[in-house]
Amino acid sequence: MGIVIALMVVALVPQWAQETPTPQSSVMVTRTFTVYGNCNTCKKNIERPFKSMEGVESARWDKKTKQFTITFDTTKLTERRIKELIAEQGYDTDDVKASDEAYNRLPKCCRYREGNPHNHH
Ligand SMILES: [Cu+2]
Repeated sequence: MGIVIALMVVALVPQWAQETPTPQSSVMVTRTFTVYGNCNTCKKNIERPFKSMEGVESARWDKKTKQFTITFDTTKLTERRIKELIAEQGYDTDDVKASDEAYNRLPKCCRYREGNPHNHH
């Protein structure tokens, strides 16, 4: 009888643990860095990967200042990973550059690199 009760307790513990969330484990931080771009299409492209992404509270790129500000959970995402996701959209940061392939997918108005006649800022 004693052993049956012991087995029941062991079987119940993992179920109970799964049902208990651990919100105290998330660590939210806000980071701001430069993302190179031109226009409102750039803004949409830069912000797109972070729309309704788990662990991201807010993400915003400013067309005038080129500053990207993101509030995210450091247990789910890193600043490096964020910059890689932006580079996959075709946009450079100071640390992570977009591949030529990703850059060349951008519409003409978004070609922010040197030699772009549209890039007058
Ligand atoms: Cu653009």
